[in-house]
Amino acid sequence: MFRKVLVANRGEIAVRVMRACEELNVGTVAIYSDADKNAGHVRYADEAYNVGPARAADSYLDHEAVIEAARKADADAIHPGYGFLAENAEFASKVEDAEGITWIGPSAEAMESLGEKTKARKIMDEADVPIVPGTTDPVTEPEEVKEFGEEYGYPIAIKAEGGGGGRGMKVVRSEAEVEDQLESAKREGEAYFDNDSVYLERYLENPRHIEVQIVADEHGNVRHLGERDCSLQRRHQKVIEEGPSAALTDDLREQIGEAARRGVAAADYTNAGTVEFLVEEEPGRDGPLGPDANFYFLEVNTRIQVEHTVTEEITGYDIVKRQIRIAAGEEIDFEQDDVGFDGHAIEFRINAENAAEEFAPATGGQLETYDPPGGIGVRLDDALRQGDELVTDYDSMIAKLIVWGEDRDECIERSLRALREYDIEGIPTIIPFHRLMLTDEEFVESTHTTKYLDEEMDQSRIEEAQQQWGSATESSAGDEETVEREFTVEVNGKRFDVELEEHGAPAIPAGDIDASGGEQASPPQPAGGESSGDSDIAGDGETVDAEMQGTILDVEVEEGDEVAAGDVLVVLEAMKMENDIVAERGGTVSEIPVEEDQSVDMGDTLVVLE
Ligand code: MV4
Repeated sequence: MFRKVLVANRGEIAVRVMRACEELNVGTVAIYSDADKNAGHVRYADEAYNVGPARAADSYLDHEAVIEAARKADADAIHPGYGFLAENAEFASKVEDAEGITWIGPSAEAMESLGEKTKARKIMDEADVPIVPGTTDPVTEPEEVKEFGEEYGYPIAIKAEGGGGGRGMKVVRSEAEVEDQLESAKREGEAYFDNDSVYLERYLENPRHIEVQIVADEHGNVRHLGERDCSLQRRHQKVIEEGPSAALTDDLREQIGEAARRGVAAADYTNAGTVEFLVEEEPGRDGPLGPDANFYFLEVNTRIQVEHTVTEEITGYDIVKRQIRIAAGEEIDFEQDDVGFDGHAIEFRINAENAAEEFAPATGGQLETYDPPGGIGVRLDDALRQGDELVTDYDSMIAKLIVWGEDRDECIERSLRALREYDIEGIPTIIPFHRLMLTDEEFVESTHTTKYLDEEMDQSRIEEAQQQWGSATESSAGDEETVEREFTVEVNGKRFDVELEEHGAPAIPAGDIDASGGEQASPPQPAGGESSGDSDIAGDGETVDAEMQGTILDVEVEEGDEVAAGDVLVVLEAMKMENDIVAERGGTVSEIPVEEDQSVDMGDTLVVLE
């Protein structure tokens, strides 16, 4: 087993991989860009190395910088997570060639062959895996497309060889569109994938998107861990994933799982991967799709996926630990028949976006409140804590909520409970959208397809949900200063948490609030303990440090003052509230390195007490 793994990623997946390492007693190394210097994955790791500026191309995607960090850390393996370099065959090859460092993932060769879509189709076809009727060689001329249309009819999908995910597909609905769409597909292929090669498939109008989790070791063992239904997507971005699929009968499930195993074995694929399928819907079906339903290979994802958690919850296997153990040469220690599926799981991507504004990503903000749900059947994968600044240089997904229930109905009810508990203030999230989806008839009946969100759902319902369940800080405040405060008030013996917004009035110093039993919005902040980081304090007294970034509103003491525990030292404005910074213990004020109106960062020293 490895001694130390460098996780070449950030955010929730970096922490997720590090947790697997912790359980294997393997050391953890984080890499971070300048934008992520205070990030949760850096906090979590045993050690961390800066790999460059915020721009991903100059940091997380910089092959040499990442490998150099592994060298510095003396790491003996690299786990790429998902996104960034996870499916970059060139990088995988460089790691494979790097002396003493193991790549945790499929071989660069397998990644390469399955990344070329026509090659992947050939491999699957030869392994008796159903592929969408189409070509397994590129086409170049309009006549080829027209001949295909005469044989299979329209619509036709023209797909880029190098495409995948939500990219690189043109739909041709009639012969008249062939020339333009073929040219457009080739141009896009060249522009996006540096490959103008395209191929053809019959276009399926209303497919379900089913994917099968695979783990395969270096000893010829290939297992599938069941399927996930990812049919709720928006512009090719998955939003909610679940398993098992309510749309499949056990017989169809077995057929698809075994097809995935055959295809992966034929491709000499190892480690974790996901085989994607399109399953043709039967309009107006009453009940799950039967054994004769048509399913077709779509593509292989040669990485751990965001939604791997769904499979972990219903099978009990830790897929990331399996990845690490397989890369370390271990043999899979269970048979296919040992794989059981218990209950139902749903994953909700918690994106910092405003669903009512076309899912526009947040442009900044601070997690003024971050209070995630818990309790039975609730898993939260994140790298956040209250007070964190939102990093907007990368993906808008900030967390994943995964809920398990004995069956889909219980999972939905529990998900609603967990989403109601999930309290995030200070940035917009799509939690209101998720709460809406769990009451949407198509979703609850599991009759939605990949087009539902983009083409069928009434968008005004999303706006209503945002109004109803969005956090106060998402409403567009007027020009005037809005100061929010939370109070707990008691009326006839019953306590209520209320939020008050003060528009335009000057902020009331927190210490002056007499809310007749209400609690101050911002309880006094205790002293910050030992001086942190780069404070340039002369003496060796105890420092009182800023617990959050903010502005000094008032300095209540002078050097030489005697203070007692609980005395207010400084008033710090942060998160649109006034925070009394108090002495945790008595002492004499020896230094005050700050002054009124000064901005301070989390960890800056405000006062020194002897
Ligand atoms: C298709 C298809 C229908 N017929 N191929 C979308 C991106 C790329 N990975 C493949 N995709 C599709 N290929 C044929 N022959 C419908 C889609 C598709 C889709 C597939 C999976 C998940 C979401 C989707 C959303 C729109 C279209």
